[in-house]
Amino acid sequence: MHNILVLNGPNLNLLGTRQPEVYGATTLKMIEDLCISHGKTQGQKVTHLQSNHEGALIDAIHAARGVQDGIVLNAGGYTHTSVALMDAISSAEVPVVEVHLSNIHAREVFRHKSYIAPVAIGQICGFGAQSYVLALNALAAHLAERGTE
Ligand code: CA2
Repeated sequence: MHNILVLNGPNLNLLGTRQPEVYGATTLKMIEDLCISHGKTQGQKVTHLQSNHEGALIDAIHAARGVQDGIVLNAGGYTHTSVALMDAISSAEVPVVEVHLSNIHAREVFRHKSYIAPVAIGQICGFGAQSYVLALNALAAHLAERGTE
């Protein structure tokens, strides 16, 4: 059994309640439930946390060291700005899969830059809530390959 943290950043608590034309009708609770149920099929115990605060996200990454086997991270808008989150991931020694609901590369140019991507094992974007499912699968494959089953 692997412990996986699904970590969501700023404004993602609004999912399904505002701007459905951009981010769809799926709520964060639905995504969290999907991750818990899909994680079970992959032998993963999924816990989740959402914060609108950069420091709280950094604290969660620090706390994951030695506790979590992997992190699925949607850093929201901090993806494109946060050297501090990048540094936290670098020091955490926990594999991180970066996820986005939308295809950030098909959107405004400022969203093409990710400070998370260079320190993540990979990036999945553009598949809505399924991005999270794909990220859990990617972590399962990564951890199996690394022999930590
Ligand atoms: O596509 C993604 O998952 C993003 O991480 C979402 C972020 C955005 O800044 C990134 O560029 C891509 C924004 C999350 C805001 O979520 C809202 C949901 C409903 C209403 C308003 C904002």
